[in-house]
Amino acid sequence: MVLLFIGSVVQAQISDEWTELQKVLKDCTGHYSGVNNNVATSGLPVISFCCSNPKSRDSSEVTVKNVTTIPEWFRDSKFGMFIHWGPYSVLGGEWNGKQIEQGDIAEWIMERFHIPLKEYRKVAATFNPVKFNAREWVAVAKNAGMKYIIITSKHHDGFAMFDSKVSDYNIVDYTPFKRDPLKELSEACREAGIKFCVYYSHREDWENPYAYGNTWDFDSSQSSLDTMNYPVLFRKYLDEKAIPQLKELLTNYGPIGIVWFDRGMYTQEQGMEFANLVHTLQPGCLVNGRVGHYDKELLGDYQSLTDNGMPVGGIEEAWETPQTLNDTWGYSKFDKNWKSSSDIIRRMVTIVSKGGNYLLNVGPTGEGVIPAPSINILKDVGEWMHKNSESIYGTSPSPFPTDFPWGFCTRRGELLYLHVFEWPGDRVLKLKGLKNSIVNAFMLTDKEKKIQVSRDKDGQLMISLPESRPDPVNSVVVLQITGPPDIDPLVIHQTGNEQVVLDYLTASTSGKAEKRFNRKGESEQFHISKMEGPEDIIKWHVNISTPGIYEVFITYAAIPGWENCSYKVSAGKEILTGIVRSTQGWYEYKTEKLGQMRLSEKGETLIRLYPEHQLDHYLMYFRSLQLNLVK
Ligand code: FHN
Repeated sequence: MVLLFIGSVVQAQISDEWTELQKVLKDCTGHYSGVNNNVATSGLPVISFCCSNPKSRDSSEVTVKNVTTIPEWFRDSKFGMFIHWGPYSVLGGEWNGKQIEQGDIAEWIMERFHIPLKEYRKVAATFNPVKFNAREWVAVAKNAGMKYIIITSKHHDGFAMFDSKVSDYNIVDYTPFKRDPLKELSEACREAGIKFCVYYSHREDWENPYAYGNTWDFDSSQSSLDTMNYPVLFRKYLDEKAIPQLKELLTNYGPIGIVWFDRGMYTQEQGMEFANLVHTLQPGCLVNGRVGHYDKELLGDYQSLTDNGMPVGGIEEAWETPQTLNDTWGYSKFDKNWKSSSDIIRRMVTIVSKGGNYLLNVGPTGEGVIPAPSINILKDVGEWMHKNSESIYGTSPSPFPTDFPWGFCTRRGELLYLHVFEWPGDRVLKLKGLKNSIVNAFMLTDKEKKIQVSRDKDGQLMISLPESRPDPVNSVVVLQITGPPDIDPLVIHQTGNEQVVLDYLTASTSGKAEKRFNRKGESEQFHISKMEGPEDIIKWHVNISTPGIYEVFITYAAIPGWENCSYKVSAGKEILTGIVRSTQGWYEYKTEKLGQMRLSEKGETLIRLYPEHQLDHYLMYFRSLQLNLVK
């Protein structure tokens, strides 16, 4: 195996690295075999299972159980600040008179222009953010209503923004600044009651010859996103830089709320080493969902959506979406495409009403200043939060099965917060489906003044809004109801004899079944899984307008090892039995015909899907059922 990669790495361009590389090649075989031993003894519960042929499984079929329950602080916070800051901030999107493209992300400038490491190092050596003031940054976040801060401790450029003994390519040893901004920020956060968290690029590192990414300086760099070119060399990067630096972060900066990994990992086992290290050194610290392989089961404690991702429906596991204020993460002097304050407030509410956290980015300059447009937007958000944050912090997602034309809903026990983005012209806010009686109704900003609520003949609530709109962006109506929300389920109406599609958006779940995010694919990132027994049910209320015989098709993914498990699809007394087949991957969705089903009654029927027996693994990654009328 060693011989296989000697040919291409002998051209390594930097001579001292070449000498180093030769040393590695000498002892690499023993070193690499040690990796698997580490994994086997890692202490994380690794559970793998199947219905058919246990011996044929490989590591791609490992199912990972996360070790941490989501702490209250994360569930309740809802709003955090992301900070992308490093030597790229000095360049601000410009290198040798060339600008990064409009809409591009400036922290990638080294890669975009293939800036030689030698040259980039010179930029890093000038990094002197004399205007950096940790307390000021923390105050900006706190005044905006943010509850946690995640800062890039090392982005893909490989430069450590902290005092690292592992590599002198860090802000203390390599720059005239000499200060450790992570230490200062961690202390300022603690003083202000803000959770301090770090971002760490664990696979990609353009300064290290063996990590992923820098192919313009190093022939030995890992260049494939899907397979490691040089596993032994990558191991060396992990052992000599990434893992020791992570240890430094976890031991030198007090309690850390989250370690936010990025760009995934080659193998789940390597991802687990990182997650495991975090949980061992700081058991309460969360690990985000980008720590493991992107195309496999979630590894990490919660899901990080794709960048700037807004889910189309609610997700039922803990999640967060990282988003930008303009187009870039790292500072760019050219990017003026700022979102409006109202857009940011409405995004936050939308995300929270669907159960997520909003991680909003700022990209400070090379001098250590958060750009004025960011400050102004965050000030506006802070003003709205100052009056309305009760409808955000600690709330649970909207209990309603669909979105409203006028805005979104969040909930705290028996209080429903109706976030009105579109103020109705007739000042009557209509709310369908809520069956509870209403004890009280008022605007959040004027709690003493009761507002009138009545029902129309169909039972729809008619909420009489005040004459003047309290907030031009989002005015919050509070409904106090009796008991937990009692809401009509969503009914899918068939028109004529058209196909009925039953999917993630229109389903409701019970037992362990959950609506989930996956990273694979841009447009189809959602599915339902975690069904392990007959109590874990996916269901739909469907109104059939054309009774008859329907052909039923199912779209799902299942990994090898899950095949031959049976499941039921029922509609009243009609029951079909399906047998899971392997689709060869976690997100390799396939459609197959399940059989025929008679839906003989016109009107509403409940369609359910569930495993027939108790399993020791998920049934499938479910995507949709399609019902086609035959006759
Ligand atoms: O490549 C990075 C990018 O620079 C930025 O850090 C974002 C933030 O989520 N993450 C990666 C791309 O997904």
